[in-house]
Amino acid sequence: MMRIISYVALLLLISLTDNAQAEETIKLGVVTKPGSAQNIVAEKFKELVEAQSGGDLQVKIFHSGSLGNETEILQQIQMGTVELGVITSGPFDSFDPIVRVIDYPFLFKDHQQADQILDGPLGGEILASLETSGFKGLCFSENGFRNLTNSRKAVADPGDINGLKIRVMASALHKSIWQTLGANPTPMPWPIYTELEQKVIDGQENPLWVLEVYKFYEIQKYMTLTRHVYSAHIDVASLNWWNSLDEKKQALIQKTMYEAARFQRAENRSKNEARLQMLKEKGMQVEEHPDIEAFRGQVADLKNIDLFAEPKVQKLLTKVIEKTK
Ligand code: EAX
Repeated sequence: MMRIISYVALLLLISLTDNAQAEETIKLGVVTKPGSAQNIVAEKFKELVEAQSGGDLQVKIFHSGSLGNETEILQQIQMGTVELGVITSGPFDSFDPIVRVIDYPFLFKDHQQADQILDGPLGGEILASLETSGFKGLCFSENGFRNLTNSRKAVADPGDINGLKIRVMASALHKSIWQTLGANPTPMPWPIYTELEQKVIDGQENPLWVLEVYKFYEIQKYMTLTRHVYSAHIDVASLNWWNSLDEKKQALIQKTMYEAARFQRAENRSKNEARLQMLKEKGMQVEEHPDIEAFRGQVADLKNIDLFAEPKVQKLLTKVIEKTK
């Protein structure tokens, strides 16, 4: 009898430890809804990592801000209650000032330049720096080039912006950019449809996909193709959790996240022309050739402000400006 009991106990123990090892469910947080840039990365990553781990790694995506806004998701990743996030670079601003380099205005001329820098050693410096604040930076996917929209008037040069109430992300740099351009910037977490609809704010700035997915064409009459900031997502893991994984799992997660990021960047870019067309058809009035040189001139001295004063940040910014000239 005793032998049978201990045999059963042993079997039970084996099956329990087996399960614990076989399946790990990873929580992945994004603030936006299905169909959004962040979700496309998240869903592709889930598909790839689940298939390539033979089911050992399971991913549960928490979308539409069900874990909170981007700052709150980052806090949960820092604490380790959430393992992964696909988060817009802007809100990293208050965690690590080095991230401001990505969002420096009029820095990247095109997608190719953004990829070259972010996938290369300089992007690597940004990812490595995040470890100081408890994140393992995996790679960059994209939100995209940001454009100004508003409900009040056509904007073609910086003079037109004067006094416009513009919603900005939780980012000291973004606030500075719009202050310098003469707007009245108001930091607000995502989502912002209601605030735009009720005219608490006149405008906002985001890549084209946002206007489509969140139907901003219903409530924003004017768009200006300012492309003032290339907005990346940083695909991050909780550093403590990351360090608890074996090397094989780390390598697989790193590889599949990068694959998902590249898939999403290509996908996003391939749709921009059709989106612009669609937004015009929906009745948006688009200024396609604003005076970019005037905008750029107005924010040219931002590199000298306090936000970039930390030597490590200043050094990286100088290098990236040099390489993107
Ligand atoms: O992707 O808050 C923002 O403006 C972000 O771009 C948002 O995540 C939408």
